[in-house]
Amino acid sequence: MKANWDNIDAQITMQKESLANFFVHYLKFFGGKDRYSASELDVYNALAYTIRDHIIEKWLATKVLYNKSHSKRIYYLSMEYLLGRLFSNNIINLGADKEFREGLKKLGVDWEDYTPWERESALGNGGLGRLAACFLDSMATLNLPAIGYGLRYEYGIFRQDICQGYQVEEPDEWLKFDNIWEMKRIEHTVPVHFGGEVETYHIDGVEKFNWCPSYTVLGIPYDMPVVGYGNNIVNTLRLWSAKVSEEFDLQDFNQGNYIDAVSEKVEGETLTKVLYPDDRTESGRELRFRQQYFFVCCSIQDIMRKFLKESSDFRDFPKKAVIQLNDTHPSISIAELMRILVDEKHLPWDVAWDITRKSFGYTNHTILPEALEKWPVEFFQRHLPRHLQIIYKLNQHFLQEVSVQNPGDNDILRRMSLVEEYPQKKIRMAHLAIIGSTSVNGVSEIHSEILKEQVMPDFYNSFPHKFNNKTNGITPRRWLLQANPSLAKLITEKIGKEWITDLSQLKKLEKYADDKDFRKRFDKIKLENKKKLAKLIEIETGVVVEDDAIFDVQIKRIHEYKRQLMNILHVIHLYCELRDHKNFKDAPQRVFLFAGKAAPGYYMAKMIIKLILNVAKVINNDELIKDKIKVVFIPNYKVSLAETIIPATDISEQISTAGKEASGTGNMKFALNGALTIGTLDGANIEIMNEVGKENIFTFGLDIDEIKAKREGNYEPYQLYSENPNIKKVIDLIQSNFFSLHEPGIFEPICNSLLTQDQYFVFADFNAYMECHEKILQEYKNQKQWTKKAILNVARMGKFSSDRTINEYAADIWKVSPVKPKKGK
Ligand code: H53
Repeated sequence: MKANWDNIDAQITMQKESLANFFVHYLKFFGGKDRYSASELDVYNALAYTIRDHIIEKWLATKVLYNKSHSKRIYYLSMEYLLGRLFSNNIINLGADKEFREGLKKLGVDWEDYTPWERESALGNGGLGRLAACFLDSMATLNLPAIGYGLRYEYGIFRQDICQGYQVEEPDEWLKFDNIWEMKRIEHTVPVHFGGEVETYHIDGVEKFNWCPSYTVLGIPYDMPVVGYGNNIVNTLRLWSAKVSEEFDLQDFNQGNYIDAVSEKVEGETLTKVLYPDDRTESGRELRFRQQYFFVCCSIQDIMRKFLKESSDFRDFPKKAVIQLNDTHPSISIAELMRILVDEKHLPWDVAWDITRKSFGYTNHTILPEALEKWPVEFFQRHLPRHLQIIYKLNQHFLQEVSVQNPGDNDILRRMSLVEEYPQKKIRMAHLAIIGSTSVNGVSEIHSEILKEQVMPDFYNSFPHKFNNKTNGITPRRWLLQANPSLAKLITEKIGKEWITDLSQLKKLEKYADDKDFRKRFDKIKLENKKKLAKLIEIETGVVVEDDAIFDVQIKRIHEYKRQLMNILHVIHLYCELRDHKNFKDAPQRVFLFAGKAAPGYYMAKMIIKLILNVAKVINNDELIKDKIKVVFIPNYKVSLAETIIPATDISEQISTAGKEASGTGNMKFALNGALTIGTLDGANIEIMNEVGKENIFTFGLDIDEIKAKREGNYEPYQLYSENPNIKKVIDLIQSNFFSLHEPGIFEPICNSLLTQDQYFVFADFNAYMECHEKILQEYKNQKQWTKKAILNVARMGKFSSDRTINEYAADIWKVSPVKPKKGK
């Protein structure tokens, strides 16, 4: 019998009358539950399935739309996606919140009550992964035919517990229950080969290469829908999961190698077991290297399959596909595409190289030397022998060109080579990414400048046209509309809802900074958000804080360059002041809130958490200071926590050592929600300052040139310590074990490192930081002025929408236009 496709194509539409039926259907016939047996999780599941049906309709239609358009596709390759919860985000982006609420009213079900039942998707470490998630949202909202590729880690970023003041890592079992937002696409499974050796043969006198790998792993794709805001578009995030092929297993079983077969299987499947929880230090981890290739190999095969549906002439490839590399993590793609074009499709080397170079874009996210990936040549020899040959040949050709341009300059050859010779032979992945891409971009103006002038000057001189800047952004859908619904509502009431997809509209709010009634409502919303946060703090930490306290917040990964240490030293200073002067008549309570994870192997970062927690314990229980300061460390920082903290914040701490933070995106989220920034002249802080105006942000500290001069001069932190009584008092107090009575000496490594090296110039910036905080406190007393500044911050954040960033990528790098349905269809 033939299917009647006309009937199958008939779409369900979001009608509040039918939602209750869908919900009941899922609860009963999927969940097998009724009113007596349904748990809250069952209700959540039924709600999520109900909304998923509506997403799938639009997902299918989007695929048809894109296929018919024959447009060039954007392939965004990222090893990390920090998506957070999707349930509310999907409902809001579908524009279905009202229908959903009303449709389920008669059942007495309010969907918002069930959001905590969703397991958060946390397949990323921090900024880079969250940026990828914001980009997905923007690409879908802007009708761009984009696919995100990533890995489906069985365990995302670890759960952080605190035990006796120390961070303890627990596995994040996010897939323990069903993941309603993914669909397995077994039919698009691909093989990924590793190891073995390369054979040479000749055809018509031309040397050819045949890679004979030693083992194969399968990549199984799982698709997640990415719902655009209000435009009926649903894009795809395709995540790969590793599985060992059954036939392969059987062969070994039959030969009696049971143990070998099983251990190979375990080996293969560990590839996507866990996300590496350290995003910045490359320390020769072989599994990570194999993970990267697995990711790249699956994704490039999939991209090829899609391309071949459109054309069989590989010269068309760059017209049909653009592949954006999110950092160097997926940069082996360049060698992989070359391998496919040369070895499998038998294109001449130069033609293949031309195609490859035109197809890639590379985003650099850091200039920290320890984060620039270099993989030992021996890893390549063991796992990817053919790729190594390709990289060597690329290098040979490349260095020939360099030497023609720079005759006799051997030093430049050494500096630019893809291969680092000493102390260990390694492949410099950033160099590969640069020569293999049409575009190389940094993520804020200052970062892109540093990249050109200081990190990659030789490459910039050779290929100035490749280098460009794309300042990061954040999606206003999650970071204002969803996270701060009351403020979003107030804004919409005043200026209409266009801001949601055109954030520059917020400018229209400027005039309300002088409107008393508006300021009152703005303040009231902040207070309500603070109440929510105060509750959360009490639940999570047991610390009671006042609703109308000043919330001063630093939430981000714990890293020395981000200087949580300077923050807590300053808190200790304030505490000493309070104890000494006991002058706190009508000062408001100040809550210093921290959250963030430390890489499990990063000793100093873990000790900084311990210091914060120990200081918190002392200060929070000291009756002498009459609760004027509270210090809080909320464990297990994650996207959903940020969504509660940010809208309640007064002061946003963005205090990295100048030159170290490539951009930062937390800084944007806070300012968009009306927090005032205390920040160094680093990353996107500088651009935020330029937008909101110098008078509406608190900047302090050494700038990039001054830091550079200090680093090159002889910086003596010990001298600063002995000459500055504020610093001395704080360090002496820590060294006296005042905060570590029962574990004497535990903070010695921190003090020592500050006194002898102070790599991140905490002492050098301490006074400026202290003075800046004094100024802030004075200004906070004038509530009217403060609120005015907060409103102006919100009004002037238009630039930092990820829609703006993505529009720039699309126009300047990708050369892809939005795909819109023809009118009337
Ligand atoms: O990427 C963010 C930047 C931020 C930068 C961060 C980042 C990671 O999260 C991980 C690795 C890496 O090299 C860089 O530190 O400044 O805002 C997005 O661009």
